[in-house]
Amino acid sequence: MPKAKKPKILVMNGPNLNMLGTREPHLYGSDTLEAINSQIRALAVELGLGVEFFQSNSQGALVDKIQQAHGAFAGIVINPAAYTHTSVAIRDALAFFGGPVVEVHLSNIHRREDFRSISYVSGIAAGVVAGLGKHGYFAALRFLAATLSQNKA
Ligand code: CA2
Repeated sequence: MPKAKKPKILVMNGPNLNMLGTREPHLYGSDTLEAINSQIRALAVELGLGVEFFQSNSQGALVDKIQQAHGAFAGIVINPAAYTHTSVAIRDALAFFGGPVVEVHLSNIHRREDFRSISYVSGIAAGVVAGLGKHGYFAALRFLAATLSQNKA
């Protein structure tokens, strides 16, 4: 029997998250983005998922990548960082994607400044994880693995 193709997940991170591990560990933890991504990659292998990573400080580059994800990825995990609170463009691109989207925040955006409680992305997301640090990405991946395998049956 031919091997079933692994569902591919796109893990996206927005502006300044390339700086993880260098400052503000009390908010965002002390792991670098590379270290978190390699833990996500190991979990993806365990869950039978393919995974690709994309980080950009530019809104346009994030929108371009989301557009390209249509039909190429089964699901998206995204920490839009500061664009969470400002970007209709990222929300619209994610809505067009069509597959399940999980919004992740390292910090609990609801116990910080008021403006961080507003998310333009949450309204089109299957779910939102905030405040669990890097474990939020792992939870999002586990959720997508469960959801996508259910849809296949
Ligand atoms: O908690 C999160 O994951 C955020 O998405 C992080 C964003 C923030 O604007 C959101 O409100 C919540 C900021 C990411 C900044 O990352 C840095 C990492 C290291 C050093 C400086 C910034």
